[in-house]
Amino acid sequence: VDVTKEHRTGYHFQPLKHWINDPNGPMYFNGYYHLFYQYNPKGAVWGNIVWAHSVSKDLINWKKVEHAIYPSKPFDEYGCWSGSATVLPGNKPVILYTGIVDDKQTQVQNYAVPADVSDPYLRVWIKPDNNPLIVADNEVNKTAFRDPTTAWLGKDGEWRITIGGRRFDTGMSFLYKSKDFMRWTKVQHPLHSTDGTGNWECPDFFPVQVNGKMGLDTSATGPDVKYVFKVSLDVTRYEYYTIGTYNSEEDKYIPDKDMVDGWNGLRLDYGNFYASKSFFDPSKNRRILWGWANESDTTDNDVEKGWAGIQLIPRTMVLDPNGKQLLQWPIEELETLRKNKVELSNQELNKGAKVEIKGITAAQADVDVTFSFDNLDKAEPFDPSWDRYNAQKLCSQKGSTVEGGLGPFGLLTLASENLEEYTPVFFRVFKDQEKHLVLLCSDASRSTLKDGKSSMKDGKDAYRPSFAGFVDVELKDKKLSLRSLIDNSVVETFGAGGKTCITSRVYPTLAIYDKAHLYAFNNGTETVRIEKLNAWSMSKPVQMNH
Ligand code: DQQ
Repeated sequence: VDVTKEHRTGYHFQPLKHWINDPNGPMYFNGYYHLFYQYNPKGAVWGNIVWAHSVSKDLINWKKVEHAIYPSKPFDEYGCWSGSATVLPGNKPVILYTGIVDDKQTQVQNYAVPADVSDPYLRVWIKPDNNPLIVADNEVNKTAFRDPTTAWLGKDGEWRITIGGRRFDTGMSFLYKSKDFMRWTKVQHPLHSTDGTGNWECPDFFPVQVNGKMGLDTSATGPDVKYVFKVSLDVTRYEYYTIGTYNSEEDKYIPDKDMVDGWNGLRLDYGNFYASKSFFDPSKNRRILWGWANESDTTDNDVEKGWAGIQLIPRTMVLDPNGKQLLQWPIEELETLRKNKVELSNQELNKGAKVEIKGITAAQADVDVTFSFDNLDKAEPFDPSWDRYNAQKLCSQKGSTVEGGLGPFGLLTLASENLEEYTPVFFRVFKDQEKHLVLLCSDASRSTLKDGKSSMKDGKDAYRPSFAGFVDVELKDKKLSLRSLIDNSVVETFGAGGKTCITSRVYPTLAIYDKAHLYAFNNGTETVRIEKLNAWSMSKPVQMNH
């Protein structure tokens, strides 16, 4: 087996070799999607960061072009870190990014513009001499001052951006204003801040339609518009978001009252997902989210295979009609890679059932299933002493093999024939006083037989958590749906139409290529039914980045 290949993904975005992290400056411009990303041209660990650049007509097939932004000037000599693109009136794209100016990681904000806007790929980017545009003032910690957002235009005709950082332990997103995009002044107060959350990276701030399915331009306003504010938490390496209102007079974001604003907030993804960034796609009127998934194997393994990091499948995002959360769904273009459809319907799963989904390449597949059940009476009581914000702990105790009432039921992905290895994604329903609590798990703890210890002194060990999140869903129709994108070393799951999403990275040794299997299972005493299951093998895109 070729270690450089066996865990490579088939249809996820991934360069041929070396390290990648955050998606940067995604945009749609003159018929092409652009994706820039943090990249180390010299190895499979973080360092030497440049903006690598790929272009696509469909978000599936990608062509790699030359690096767009790389250290070359005093204002970015030590690194070109994350940032965003804004298409200015007159169809003029501009990138804002964080430059590292010294070996102490001092951060400034710079801009870059295309050398030739008539080049469809926008291959060459210029960093004009009036950079940096923004340097930290005395009130700002200059080593925690990064990742400028896409700009939005206020009613007063001035541009705004927000930049991640902190003041002591308070996570903070600074607000800057400009009339001409060149001279920026700091607004006295931040756009938003939250005590006790530590440093904020990669903030994202965007409007969403109330009761609508269309995405909105970042500058859109109106009566049926709410706002989403997302940050990446440097300390714990996960992201959370709130939904709220934007008071444009006072220039402040205010999360809705019932939103949890902090560690226990809603997450875009409860698994391996970080530094995400969204953009508005005017060609299809949608808002698209890109997220990065790091490897979760040992550093030795990353170095041995010569690559690390993937970008997840882009997702559309809309506000749930209940207004309480976002709904995410893989972009429709992904469906062009589907082939060999297999279907199941009305199949009962009694306690202990395990049904194989045959006829697809289970290591590289898309599966969409709706389970139904006749009643909720057998749901296990939710012990009030359990921490309802720690779904992951609950999932690690109540795994897929621990018998329950209603659930666990779901899929066993990337499974070896005799289940020495498998990554289960499954539901378990609890009863909590009058309400039901639905837990969704994606459990990597039995995903591989490999030993997870790094042999390198400063290397990281393998990370195989029982990722989980609760699903805020009405169970009136007694149905729960699950879609999983399985791709060799990644499983991306969308629960209940995208209310709760979980990504796991896993490295099976037996369940690889045509030795991987996919099963549906039930280990609860209540019988559940596969009402409908569609599964497809997934092809490789014709062109992927080389
Ligand atoms: N990655 C970039 C930073 C950002 C972090 C550096 C988040 O700009 O804060 O590679 O993963």
